[in-house]
Amino acid sequence: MKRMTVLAGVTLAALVIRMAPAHAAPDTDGSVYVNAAAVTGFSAGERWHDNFCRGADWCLTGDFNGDGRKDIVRFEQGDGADVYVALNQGLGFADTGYKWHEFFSPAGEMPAVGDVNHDGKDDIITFARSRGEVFVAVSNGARFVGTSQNWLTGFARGNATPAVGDFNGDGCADVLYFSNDGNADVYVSLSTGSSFTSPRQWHGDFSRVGETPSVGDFNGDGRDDVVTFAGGNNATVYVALALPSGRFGEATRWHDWFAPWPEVPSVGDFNGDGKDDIVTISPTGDTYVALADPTHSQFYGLGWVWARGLSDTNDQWVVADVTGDNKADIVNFWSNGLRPVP
Ligand SMILES: [Ca+2]
Ligand SMILES: [Ca+2]
Ligand SMILES: [Ca+2]
Ligand SMILES: [Ca+2]
Repeated sequence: MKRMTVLAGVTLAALVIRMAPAHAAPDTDGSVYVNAAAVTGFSAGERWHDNFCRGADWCLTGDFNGDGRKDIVRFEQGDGADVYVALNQGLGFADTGYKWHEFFSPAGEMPAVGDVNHDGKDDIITFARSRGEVFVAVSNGARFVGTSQNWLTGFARGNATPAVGDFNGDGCADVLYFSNDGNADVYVSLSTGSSFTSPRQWHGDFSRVGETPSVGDFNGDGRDDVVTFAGGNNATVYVALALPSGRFGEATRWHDWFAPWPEVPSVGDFNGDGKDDIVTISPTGDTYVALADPTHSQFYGLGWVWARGLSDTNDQWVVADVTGDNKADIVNFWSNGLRPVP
């Protein structure tokens, strides 16, 4: 989810968000904190906004005005389904957040971010899984335009897990879905810049039911790959690399033990070498990172603590480089995390 995540100029949707327990109490004031990536750790959190994301809001990151800095976006979902953006001003996000769309991604849909037309400005995407439809509104730098532009049908129905990435490396963000059923299929629809092509199967056995799949460029070739976290008491991590021929290669085990239950992992390039790494935050906020080493087909680093007490289970957190040093940071929305998790 939950990448956002920045790869070769494309912002991925960070679809992975921490679940909220019933007793959620603190961290509810809507603040947005940034924990910046340093060399082998995340800095203490700095407040970049004092009231942006609450309750059922769905909050993500992206560069919406094309200035090279990652901004934040809030999908209010519900009946109004307004979309607000707060722009990155260097050490904070612009004060109040500004309405960039009147109706996009109502309740039940899954919003995401990516530059679908390769103009340097991130656009918004929403997956209406009940109907298998995908809608896009593109950024003009000041708002998202195009109301209810349906870019694709017959995609990511039911319990399928959609994601955004540039899987063929042409600079336009594409969409895929993990079937999340007994077939364990992965289907990709490439962006033409104004629509998505019909879904094609890129893998036939990747990410079984109960696993947590995501996307990222783990070998740094500009094409986004897929990863799946087994979680549970197994906690293996498998990667399948995107091939120039237009499919994902063989699934390979890249880590033996990462993000056991109930942790929820995410993806980002934390050391700035152009290859996406993996991160997980424990229920007590201990934050672990393992770094991509594509030469040896592995994420290395077992039990590397990059921060303690970074997040708690009431927060929504996403991964994005908001400080502009090419190292992905943790953006922590103190929302009370009431938004339904897919
Ligand atoms: Ca765009
Ligand atoms: Ca593409
Ligand atoms: Ca790749
Ligand atoms: Ca890296």
